[in-house]
Amino acid sequence: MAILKILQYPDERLHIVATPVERITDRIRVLVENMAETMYAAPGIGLAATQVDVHERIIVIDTSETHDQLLVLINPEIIARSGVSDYEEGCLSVPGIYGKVQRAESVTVSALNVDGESYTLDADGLLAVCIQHEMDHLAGKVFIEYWSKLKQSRTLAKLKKKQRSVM
Ligand code: QAP
Ligand code: CO
Repeated sequence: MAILKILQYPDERLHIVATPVERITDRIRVLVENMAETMYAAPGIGLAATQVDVHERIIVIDTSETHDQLLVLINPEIIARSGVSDYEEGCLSVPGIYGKVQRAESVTVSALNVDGESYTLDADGLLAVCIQHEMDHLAGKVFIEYWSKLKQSRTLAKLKKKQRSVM
């Protein structure tokens, strides 16, 4: 297994739109393992393949308190959504930055697991928010891009300052 490098905002590769996985091969299985290891090591609760510079529709999530409930979503699609929530979000590609985004409160998502079996999942609360956040990554969208231009430019300035100080 391996820890993968996570792209840092404003890396333009975070805007690449991911394509569906056509066949679950050993390459995909190894990628999923490495994405999970990278997420747990960070530590984080969700990671999209886009964030590790692989532009295919793959997400790993674990919002459990025990960090032992790995969820793998390959080719995820939201088939129903309801309600409104505004959770405080963060992102491994935008470290140290947190803020609210308005999203659906509950979603039903269909996806393939790592064995290629299709399943559907009803999610609400943090899990529902996390699924939507990670699916945005696959569409090339980062959570801060929901914010006003003013708030985005302040965030960018803060990130640039921080990135300078660690170099
Ligand atoms: C997405 O984010 C998410 O800034 C997953 O310094 C987060 O795992 C969806 C992290 C919250 C919904 C709610 C962020 C770790 C982890 C940081 C993460 C940091 C260290 C973020
Ligand atoms: Co993120």
